[in-house]
Amino acid sequence: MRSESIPVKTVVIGGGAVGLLYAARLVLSGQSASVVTRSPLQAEQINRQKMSFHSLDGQVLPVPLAASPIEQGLPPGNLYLLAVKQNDLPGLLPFLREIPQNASILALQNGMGHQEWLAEKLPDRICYFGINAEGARRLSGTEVIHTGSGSLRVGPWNETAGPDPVISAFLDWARSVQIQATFEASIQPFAWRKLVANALINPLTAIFEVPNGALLENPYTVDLMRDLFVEAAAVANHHGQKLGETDWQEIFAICRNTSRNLSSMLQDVKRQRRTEVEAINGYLVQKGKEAGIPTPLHESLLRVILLKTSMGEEKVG
Ligand code: KPL
Repeated sequence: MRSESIPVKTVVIGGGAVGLLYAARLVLSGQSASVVTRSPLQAEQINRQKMSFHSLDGQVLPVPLAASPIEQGLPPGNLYLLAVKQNDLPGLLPFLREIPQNASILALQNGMGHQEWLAEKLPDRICYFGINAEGARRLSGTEVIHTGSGSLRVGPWNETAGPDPVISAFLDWARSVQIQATFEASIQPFAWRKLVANALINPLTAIFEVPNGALLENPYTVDLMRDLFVEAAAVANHHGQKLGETDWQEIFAICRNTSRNLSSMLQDVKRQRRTEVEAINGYLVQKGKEAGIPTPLHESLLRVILLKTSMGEEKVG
């Protein structure tokens, strides 16, 4: 961290792509960080064989990262990065309640709904939320590739809190390793835009099993994305987020900038893991229902992804 920043001891909760990416980059740049995994086997493997980090310029670096399984409780720290999927948060609630009062919490989930959930379950805390666009792919429980550089926007949800000293120091660190990190007094507009981008890109890439850029190469997928955008924008508008042509163009830019990325949902589908579709398209469908706004296309994508992941369990051959 910058010399005038306070020392930050980060505990990353979650050994998925994003958790390993941040943990590795912190350790490799000389910061104090450890990872807490849900799987005891993953913690054991990281401690035994070290993790490997594939940097953007193609180097493969060993990372002396310490890991522990969540069942052992949380190690001490002053910043807890929540890097598990949204639907894994409820199972971790007893541990989240153990986070020391003087530590900061930064939640990095995709989708929406967890912001209100955390506020309800941890009412005496201010949680910060990150919209992360740094790309990562997990090759195994001990190996992660940094697939693209992007931004990290951090802010509180409803409160008017500024960054606390730990969050400021973390953002200083992020900028020092070339992450375009900013503090946003109001993170909601960014969260809605990321939600809509994920609601278009992730399920389509997962269904057709193509990288993000391929969506733009076919007029049928572009048409479908447009209709999905119109449905999502109606829900967002109802919540005070006016989405327009610039936001539609921005989704194209995301597909272009991450053209060779496999979306996180496609990665989950390939590994037969539960996806984040409920937190993404499911959230839009739910909010649409509450407001009387029909979202049949998002509802179909939600169903197809749920079907696709459950059917995989029964595949033959
Ligand atoms: O956030 C992403 C994801 O894969 O979850 C995008 C922006 C689609 C990049 O792959």
